[in-house]
Parts: sequence; structure tokens; C-alpha cells
Amino acid sequence: MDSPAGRLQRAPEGFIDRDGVRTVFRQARESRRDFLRSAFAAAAAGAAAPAALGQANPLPAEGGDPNILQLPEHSKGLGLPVATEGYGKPSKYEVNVQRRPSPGLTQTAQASVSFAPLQSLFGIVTPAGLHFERHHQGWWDVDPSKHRLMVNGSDPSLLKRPMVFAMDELMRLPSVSRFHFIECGANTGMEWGNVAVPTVQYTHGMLSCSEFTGVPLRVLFDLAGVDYKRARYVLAEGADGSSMTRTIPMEMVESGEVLVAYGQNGEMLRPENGYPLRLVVPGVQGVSWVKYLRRLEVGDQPYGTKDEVIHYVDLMPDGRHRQYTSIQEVKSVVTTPSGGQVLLDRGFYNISGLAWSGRARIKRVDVSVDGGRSWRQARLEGPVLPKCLTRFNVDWVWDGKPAVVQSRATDETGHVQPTYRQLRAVRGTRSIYHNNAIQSWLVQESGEVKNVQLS
Ligand SMILES: Nc1nc2c(c(=O)[nH]1)N[C@H]1C(S)=C(S)[C@@H](COP(=O)(O)O)O[C@H]1N2
Ligand SMILES: [Mo]
Repeated sequence: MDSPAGRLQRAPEGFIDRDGVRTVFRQARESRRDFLRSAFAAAAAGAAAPAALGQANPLPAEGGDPNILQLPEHSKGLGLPVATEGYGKPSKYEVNVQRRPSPGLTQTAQASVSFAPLQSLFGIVTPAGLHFERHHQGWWDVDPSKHRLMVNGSDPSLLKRPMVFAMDELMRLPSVSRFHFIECGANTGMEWGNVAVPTVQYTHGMLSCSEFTGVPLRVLFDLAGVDYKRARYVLAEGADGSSMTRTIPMEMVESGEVLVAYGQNGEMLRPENGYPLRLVVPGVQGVSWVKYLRRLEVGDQPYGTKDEVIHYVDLMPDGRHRQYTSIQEVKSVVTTPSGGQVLLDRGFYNISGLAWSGRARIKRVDVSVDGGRSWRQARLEGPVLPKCLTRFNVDWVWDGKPAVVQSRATDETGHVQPTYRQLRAVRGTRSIYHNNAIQSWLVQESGEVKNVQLS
């Protein structure tokens, strides 16, 4: 996501998904009205208004609504028959939980992106249908019976046996399943200079996490007889029209982490995510996770392809570009409360969010509600896996006053997520990629939550 994000910094208004945000506000306001109505009704009937926490309806004996003991239709009648469509869908009440593209961000819907609704997700796994999408030249539903993966060397002496695998041949090989996050290097790229987008879906939604199943690439290279002493680089190539090509350092392959994957959350990859085969490069920015993977070449130097020397480079304050900065550094974000949401009343809230690092496991997450003046350690929910999303939670009682909510992650290698001030001191403000700064959400007195940056 290079030029689109650049364009966005100049025209943030085109990016705001007003419908999506409005829906969140509307729903929250409506349920707030319902809550207030029932509280007033209870008070009028002589009972104390329910406390903000757990607004349980009072029993009729306590002056509550007598209808509350009436059984609803679904407790009395016959339910629906076994679903006729064999593949299940979410409840119709969850229709607002959608991936969202950003109107005006890109000129075509083929070279574009849709963001995952992080604000609506629990735990660490992204349902396949909500996985963010990034395509440089549109997506395809590739026929797996015709798909092939070729393994070759830039020079015949680097690899003894060039090979071509069909999908069923790959799927006979020993497989592993591992949980990893994938984050586009341009995630949060719109926010380098200033606040640009309203919700966590747009600030951080080029992020997803799945259990991937596939064959360690090392297994294929062993079969092909790679000369690991001399072949220190791998070129990965996709079969779509974008000719996506990236150099992967051989150490990553030798560690056994890089997978040639066909499975995602227990089923085959979705077409949007590279069906039937994609590269999984844990901890590395999304662009190296080549989809529709058709060729792997080993070589004795980095390839310097268009997707690594012109695109996906970091513009530094001195005007030079950094290349091959592929690791996604330690990062976190609070997903509730987050921009566009509304806190209904003062009282108890569970602050919840996600933390991740391309280097290791998450070691701790600290949360602040006063813009970074004081911090409290959050609970990390298991499992806490390397190069994977980690869910964190912390209790909070909101006193109704403006609050700035932030999270700061530390990984097992000791890297700590920077503030915007720290990050900009090194990287400047004109980059696109690898923004891992601490995110701030302002909870206003009205309860409405806004994306802000502290200077
Ligand atoms: N073949 C191919 N692979 C690709 C891309 C692409 O356009 N074509 N986009 C890359 C980028 S920039 C990202 S961020 C990830 C996105 O993966 P997803 O669409 O499964 O979320 O795929 C990467 N692999
Ligand atoms: Mo990307």
C-alpha cells in the first residue's frame, strides 16, 4: 500500500467510512435510550435505578416489568430445521461486522485493501471471512487441480533437483499448524503525520491472525537438494497479474518457520487470501506472504525486485530510504474502547486489546487511561504465542471525565512500543510503512471515543 496511503494523508476526509461509524453511534445511542428508559421506568415504579454495572432488569416483585417472566416465542415453539445450506453464516444481528474498504483510498477496487473489524473481534483468531484483504491486481479463485509450485535455483549449482509440485503432492508431505499474525507493512500508515481515520478498523485493521497449516519450506528445499552454504536468499513469486515477488532470507527458512501453507483456521485458504497456496513468513510484513504462490527460486544475493526497492521502503527524515525492513516491530492497540464507540455511562468497563511482535512472544502490556502519565499492567490472556496476536484485558471504572486510553507492549526480546514522539524523532513524519507507535483514544464526557495523537 504505497501510493494509496500517500494520497490519503492529503485527503483524509475521503477515507472516513461515515456509514460504518454512524451505525456504531446510532446503535449505541439507541441502546443507551433503551437503558435510560428502563432505568426511569424502574425508578418511577419505586425501585432503585439499576447500577451502571450489569443493568439487570429488576424482578416484577421488585417493581420491574411483569412481562419479563413471559417466555419468548423461541422458548415455546419449534425452531428451524437443520440448515439447508451446509456452510453456516453469522447471525443476521451481526450484519454490521464486516470488512470495510475505504472509499477514495484507492483508484480501483482491484489494487486495494479492505480492513478487518478489530473492534468487533474477541480472542486472537480472525474468522476467515473477516480477514483483511490486500491485492495489488485483484484476486482469483485459482483451480487447485491446475495449480503448480516450482522450486528452482538462479544458478543450477545452487539446487540439485528443480521440482514442480501439484497441490495433492504438497498435501502428502508432513504438515504443521501454527498460529501467526499477518500485518501489512502499511498498517497505521495513514497516521504518520496526523490523525487521519476515525476507527480502529482503519487505523489497525490491516492485521489478522489465523492458524495456518502447511509444509515447512525447508522440507521442499531438502527434497530439492539446496546448497544452503551458498543459496542464502529465496525469491517467492505469486501467480496473479501483480507478479508479486519478494526476497526471503534463507535463515528464516532454515529455522523451520516459513511455511508453504494451504490451510487457514481449519479449512483451505480463502481465495482472497491466496487459495490454494501462500507463503507464511512469521513476523515479517504481509507483502512477503506471497499469495497464489507459484515459484520459489534460491539465489546467492537479494533480488532487489520492484516490491522491495521501489515499494515497501521507509523514507527517513534525511531524505534517504531504508530497504528490507521487513520485521513487524512490537505493537499493540486497545480495541475497546476505540474510535467511533460510545461508552453508555460511567462505571465499569473491560479495556481490551491486541498486542503482537514480529520478533518474539509478548512479555507484557501496560495500559494508561491518563495519556501516559501512569500505567497499569494488563492481564495477558492465553495462549501467548510467538509472532502471534496476544489478547490483553484490564479492569477500568470510568468516572465520566475525559480520559486518554493507551496501551504499550513489550516483547520477550525487550523491545518496547514507542510513543509518536519517540518514533518520529527517528523516522520523521513522511513514512508509510512500519508505524508501531502507541495509539491514543480520547473518551469524551459524552462517552464518544475519538482517535487523537498527543504531542
Ligand atoms: N500474489 C500476491 N501476493 C500478495 C499480495 C498480492 O497483491 N499478490 N499482496 C501482499 C500484501 S501487500 C499483503 S499485506 C498480504 C495481504 O494478505 P491478505 O490479502 O491475505 O490479507 O498479501 C501479500 N501477498
Ligand atoms: Mo501489504
